[in-house]
Amino acid sequence: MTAPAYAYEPLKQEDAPAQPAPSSARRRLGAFAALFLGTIAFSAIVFRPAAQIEDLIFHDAAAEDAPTLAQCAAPVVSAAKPPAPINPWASLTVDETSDVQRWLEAPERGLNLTRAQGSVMSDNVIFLIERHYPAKVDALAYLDNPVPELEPAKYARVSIHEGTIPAVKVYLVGPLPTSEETTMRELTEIYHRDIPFNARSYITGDELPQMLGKVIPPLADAMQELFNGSARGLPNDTFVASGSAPFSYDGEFRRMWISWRRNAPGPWLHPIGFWQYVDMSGTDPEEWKILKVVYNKQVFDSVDDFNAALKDGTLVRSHHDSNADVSWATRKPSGPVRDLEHLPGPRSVSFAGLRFRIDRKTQFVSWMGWSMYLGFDRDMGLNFWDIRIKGERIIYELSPQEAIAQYSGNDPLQASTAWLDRHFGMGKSVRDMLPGYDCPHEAVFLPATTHSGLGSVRVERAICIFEQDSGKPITRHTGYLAGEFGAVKGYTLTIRSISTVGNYDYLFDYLFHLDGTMEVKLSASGYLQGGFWEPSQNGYGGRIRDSSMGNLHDHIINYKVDFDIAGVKNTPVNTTISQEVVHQPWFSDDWGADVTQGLITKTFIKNEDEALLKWPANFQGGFSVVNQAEKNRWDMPRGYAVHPGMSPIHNTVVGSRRMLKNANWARYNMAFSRRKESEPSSSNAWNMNLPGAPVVDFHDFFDGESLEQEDVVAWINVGMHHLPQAEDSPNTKTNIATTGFILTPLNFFDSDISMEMSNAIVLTAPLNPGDPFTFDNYGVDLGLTCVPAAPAPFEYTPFKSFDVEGKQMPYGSMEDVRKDAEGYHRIRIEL
Ligand SMILES: [Cu+2]
Repeated sequence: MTAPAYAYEPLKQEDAPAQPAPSSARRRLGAFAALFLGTIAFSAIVFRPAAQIEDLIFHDAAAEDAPTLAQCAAPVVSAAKPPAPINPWASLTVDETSDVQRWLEAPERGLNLTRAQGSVMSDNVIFLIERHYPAKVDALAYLDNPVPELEPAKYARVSIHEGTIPAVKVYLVGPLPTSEETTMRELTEIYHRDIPFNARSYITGDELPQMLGKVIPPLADAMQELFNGSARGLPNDTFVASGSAPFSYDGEFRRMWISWRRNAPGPWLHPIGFWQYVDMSGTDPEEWKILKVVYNKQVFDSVDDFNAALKDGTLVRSHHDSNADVSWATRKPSGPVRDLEHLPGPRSVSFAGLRFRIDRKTQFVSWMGWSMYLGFDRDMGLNFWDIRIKGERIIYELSPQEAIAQYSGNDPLQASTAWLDRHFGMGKSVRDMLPGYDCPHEAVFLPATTHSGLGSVRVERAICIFEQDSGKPITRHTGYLAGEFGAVKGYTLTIRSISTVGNYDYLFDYLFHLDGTMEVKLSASGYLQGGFWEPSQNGYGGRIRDSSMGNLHDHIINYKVDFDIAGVKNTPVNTTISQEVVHQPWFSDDWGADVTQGLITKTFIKNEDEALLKWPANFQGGFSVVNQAEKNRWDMPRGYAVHPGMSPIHNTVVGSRRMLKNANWARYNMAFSRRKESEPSSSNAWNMNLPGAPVVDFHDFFDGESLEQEDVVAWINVGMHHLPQAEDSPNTKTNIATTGFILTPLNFFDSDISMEMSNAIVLTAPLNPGDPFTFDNYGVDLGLTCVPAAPAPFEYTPFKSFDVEGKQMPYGSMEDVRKDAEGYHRIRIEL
């Protein structure tokens, strides 16, 4: 037994149990703590500027006899030992993409490629060069026997906007690095139709500004008159536009609604109530035109009709205060400082050093029995591979698939918006995190590199990893017999990445717990896609300012969880809890012989026809995955259960033509399908623009195949019904706009493995009345203390860009960065 010297506030003497006399060091610490607390209390009464607070705490003369503490070891992360020296899912490096670019540009490929910068739509331009993940059978063979001969060959997936056809084509190129053995072929097996050119995403940010520059000038005078502002392609333009999606129903056309906003911080919250429907089909910008103009519920089939109505006085004008203050939409602190808020808040410190390990070369992480490889792609960002607990693989792949946001409103843009954010690139939208704000100051950051037709972008702080005290014991009990009284401390490891897609910020969190539980969380922040408020919008959202509102929308995010529970052959299980009345012989007449009670029913989900699932009412039951052939010590099939986290919803609006078949997964809470190399994902970058004829229709995965003892994939949804309110202004809050699911061992082990932890205490009651309780802390002194290094001064580093040849490019202007980052969520006219 050890008696650590804690610096907590001692109990009042009269209540305190008899304790061994504290060591002199402990007594001094107690005095120091009391002084510290007194100092804080004093500062509550007499406000002191922050600069003086440090003096009070650290240089007060009365504290001079405080113990001299050693400096803590620097929080350097220890090296991990990955099971294989190569991460088979690692992103391509900048050099590898340049190699593929050169190979594709060689005349003998016959692709007739043009570099993106300065290209026109009728050119053939590379949209994306990215890692193509190896076949599972090859990756598992390599992990089982990580010798160089079994290392899966490296392939790239290349998407090209072939304006000469026009169509989007996807090719498989490899093996890499390029050599005489390298070949290319069209990759058709994972996409279930041709990809129409009209469904393409953007390579440069030029297309929409130039489109506006072509079609908007005839409206510029009207905008000046009606809204007292300008959109003329000048540096001092007071309005910017944004576009809606989907662009197309089945690829036949490419059209979007344009909405105008004030060019001020948080433009998304300053709509002015003016819309155009624009046709951008095909490859010839000369053909692009405005199809409709909408203003104050009046619809015009041409710009000329609209301008004529304005001129002849028949246009019914709406109220618009173009001089209204817009400063409320910034993030600058406002309002009075709360009591003690001039002090920095608590900060967690690993006094004994970081307890997780990272192998930076392979982006492999291990912590407390968990281990995993990280991957990162343009479409959906951070993903996880070969997740193991205590050396046993439980998940082959865990990756976000798609994030939808489907809106409602009494205006053309909100009512037609159905984002599938994969189109924009969750990975492409990752920016450097803010140390100390986005992640605790001790977090270790990892970089990510994404590619596009313009080159590569490397973000140094793309991913953060940190361990935290969960603030509660994972188990505890107060008891009186030997061995039943104590607690195991709760700790979690979090791996986080944040994507800012135009106005919105998505926080992707993956939390690992000591008992083998894993939590997947998604939180949203950033700016609402604000609407123009007027009373007829009342059923579609909430007013947040004089003429601004937030519109009703659902966020649904889909994750792929490729379980491998004690092997690849698994079976999904549907568990229900029902009520029964049962007659029992042991009850007598006083209560009657019938008893009413609950009953568990477990049924295997035998095939894909039964595998599109919703949570049962009142959550009476749930879903899990087991291996029928592998039992724990108690003869129970080993498994993992899926538990709903906060806000376990599915999509509300079903059947809209704007999301008819391109996000069919969102109709359910989860689904199980047979894993196939030809069904790697529930979505892709083009589904957004093809609701009527998607490249991947999730329902096609479900064709009655057996799921019993097969390689099974769970597709799990999380989300939020977002009913915006005044408190979404200026930004949506991550505490409420949050959702997730939990994966937890289900008879996978023989008992709770967190009982292995040594960060635990067991108390023993005294034999003699009045004697103290004794305790064992298993050699882990939670009171270990030292002087931690001060956190590094705050810094923010912009990303690094490389051209397609792999040369680092000079930093562009913030306007260029912004154009690329905000895409068509904020479009400035360019003439
Ligand atoms: Cu929202």
